[in-house]
Amino acid sequence: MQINDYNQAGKIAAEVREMVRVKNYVGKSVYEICEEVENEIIKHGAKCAFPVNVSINEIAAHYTAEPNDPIIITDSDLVKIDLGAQINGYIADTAVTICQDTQFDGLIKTAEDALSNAMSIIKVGIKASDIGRVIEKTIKQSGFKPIANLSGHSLDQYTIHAGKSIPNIWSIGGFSLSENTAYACEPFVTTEKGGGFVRNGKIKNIFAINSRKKTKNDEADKLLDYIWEKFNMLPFALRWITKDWEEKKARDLLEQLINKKAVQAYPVLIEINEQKVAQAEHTFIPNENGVIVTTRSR
Ligand SMILES: [Co+2]
Repeated sequence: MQINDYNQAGKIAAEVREMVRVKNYVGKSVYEICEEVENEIIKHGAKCAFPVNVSINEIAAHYTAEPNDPIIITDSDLVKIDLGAQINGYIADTAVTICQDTQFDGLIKTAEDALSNAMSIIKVGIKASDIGRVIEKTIKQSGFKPIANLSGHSLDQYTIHAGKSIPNIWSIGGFSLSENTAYACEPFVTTEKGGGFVRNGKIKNIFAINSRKKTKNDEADKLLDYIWEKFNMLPFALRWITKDWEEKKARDLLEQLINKKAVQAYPVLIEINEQKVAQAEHTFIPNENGVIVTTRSR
């Protein structure tokens, strides 16, 4: 448990998130946004814990820009920006939803309220199901629906999903939160027309190493070594590889690594009724007195 590294990563992630919150990205491309936000994380002295996710409207999560991605933000787009900073592998994971159209303010505020209500009850020993209950209650009281099959997660060094889930709905049983463990809490909210679930989409543009077992293709193995050296087990995007590898070559080799199960590809997650989704997220560490929210605004 490196509390100082967690705190430093959290401070940087919070500063970048608050910078993003007040931006107007209308007319900008998803590629420009990803590169700009990632460069801010690096300028602040951290590394990216994963490619910045820019998930628009009914896409709840896991979209990042392709190399030179042409998608442009419009003034009615509900844009979730989920970003991660890491110091020595200790991760801060945080997200904000922005939209220039005020008709979605309620959806955005509800995600923020659900998150702050959840943070207000955290202490060592609290049950994950109680966090889910508070999130679900806050969202339903506002007339919206939580996304039941998305959840927060425990974190570990160089590990985004360390095995425990922080639910966004109440469910029976579950575990109690430990001292000196970092967790991310991330309520996702959709409208009453939403199904309250996400499904996998066809697009996959976030990847992570699954196994370092050799594929017996020299070039593919060379790419696998490159990925391990640069990103360890953390997620990466094709954009991050094409700085050093020719794009077509990188795509071919990455495909081979995925087929050999050396690399895993994560699909985008889409609301089942294609309704808009808002998200808010903090990283926190429970303690005896309550909680350290590493990604709080200072
Ligand atoms: Co996140």
